[in-house]
Amino acid sequence: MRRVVLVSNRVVDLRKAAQAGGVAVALAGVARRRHALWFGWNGGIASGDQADTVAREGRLATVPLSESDHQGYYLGYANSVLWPVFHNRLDLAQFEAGFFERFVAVNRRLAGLLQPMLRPDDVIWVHDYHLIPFASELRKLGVQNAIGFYLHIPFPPWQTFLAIPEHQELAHALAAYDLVGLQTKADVANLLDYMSNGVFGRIVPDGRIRLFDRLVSVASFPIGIDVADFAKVRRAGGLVQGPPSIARIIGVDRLDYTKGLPHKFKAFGRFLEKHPQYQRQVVLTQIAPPTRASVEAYSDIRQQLESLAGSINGRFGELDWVPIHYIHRSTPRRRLAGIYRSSRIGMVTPLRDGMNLVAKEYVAAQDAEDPGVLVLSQFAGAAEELTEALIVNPYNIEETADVIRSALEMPLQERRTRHEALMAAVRKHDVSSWSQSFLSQLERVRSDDDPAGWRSPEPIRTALEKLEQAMDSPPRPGSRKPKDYQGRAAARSDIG
Ligand code: GDG
Repeated sequence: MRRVVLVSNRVVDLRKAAQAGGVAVALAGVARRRHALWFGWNGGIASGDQADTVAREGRLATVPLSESDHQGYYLGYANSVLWPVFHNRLDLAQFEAGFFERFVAVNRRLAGLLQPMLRPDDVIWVHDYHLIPFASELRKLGVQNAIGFYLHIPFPPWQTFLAIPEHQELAHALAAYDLVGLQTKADVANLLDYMSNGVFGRIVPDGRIRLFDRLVSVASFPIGIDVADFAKVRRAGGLVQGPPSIARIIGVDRLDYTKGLPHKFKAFGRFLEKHPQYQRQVVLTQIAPPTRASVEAYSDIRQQLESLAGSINGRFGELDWVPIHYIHRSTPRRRLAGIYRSSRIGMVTPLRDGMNLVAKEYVAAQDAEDPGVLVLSQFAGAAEELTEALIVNPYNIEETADVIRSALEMPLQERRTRHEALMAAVRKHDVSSWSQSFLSQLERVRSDDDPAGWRSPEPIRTALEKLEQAMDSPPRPGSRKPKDYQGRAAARSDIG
């Protein structure tokens, strides 16, 4: 088996990966199961020459960042430009001079440090928005290996992407990959739209996109979880305040403005107001560990949330009942599954999310005989697969408040039927099928400038029209909900 070289912004100790978030857990699983090398940032800050020292330990190769790299590349371009824009928050983007140059420089430096460790038959798999230019920097060093890219966050509508001053440079960087993987079909449609309208890409007869002077495949590979990890848990006892009859609604989200936490708190407050019979009967437990706290938008959301929790608890709370149980710390992963299982509702209501693994974890952790109900935002990538959840528009506070009531009152038989369908969807695209399908497609789609592939390119619109024709339901005006464009790579197997 060929070696797979994983490249991601953050590399974590394989023994401690279980304490980290979804991307780290997924990549640690690939690194453990395959012949692999995992390269990236070790999470530390170093000065001067030390920032260029690669530490090798087993399958891991890590480097620190310098303080200026951390500011300009990680906190700057990646998390103050790409993250907000890709989540449709142009209002929060900080297009500061120098960020993009630092972003490219860090990618160049990391590519230069990895290149001497590469072997000719390695397959290279680069992860997430921090590293979009990584392949083009490797190509400049003469690397000809198959290189794939996976975007864990959504791809925005093409006109939103155009607002990034360096969008053309980013498009050139994407063209250096052989395969670009996205979470959902809607993301594939957005990227194709951009390639077609923004940088005049064309589709060649084999389904690949001709972009500048390269051929690239684009397909969706919905990420999943290790289902067995969550399915084997027991109900966590002693976790709910007050008598056991109190129903818990659970939320687990990094404290990020994309996760819709203020909207969730407001909807819960409105639910208590509209349905007073549920006061003292229900609690909302929100686990919201801190993240990127030195970026201004993140301290703003924290203040907003704490003030909302305070006012709802002050308004409705009693001496023996606090309606919102808000925890601004990380909870050990081994406890999360038990908390999911003992909660009547899993409330996953981001304003925008690439996939959202918490939704899948909540489903996997339920007791099939007496399952809880998943309330899921229509703007989470997971909504494309988890159609039997109660799907809500998180901006609609009234509707979300009513859906909380419906979830609490849902009869057992309906809960079981919905859970069975949700569980089938979660099993279908678990974490190992995700990595296997991406890597096997990447090995197949090597774009080695086959001259036949360059003949008679067509506008990408043709592919998008085929997608629309294949839709289960007619498109809503002004929207596109693609069902089956997979590019050349994905046309051969069911990857979502
Ligand atoms: C990005 C994309 C995409 C959360 N709190 C704690 C904790 N977690 C774990 C959860 C889950 C993971 O972190 C979060 O994953 P999500 O998918 O929900 O969201 P992001 O962190 O934003 O991830 C997202 C994902 O990448 C994968 O491609 O789905 O759309 O934004 O696994 O359980 N884990 C522990 N304590 C916590 O307090 N141990």
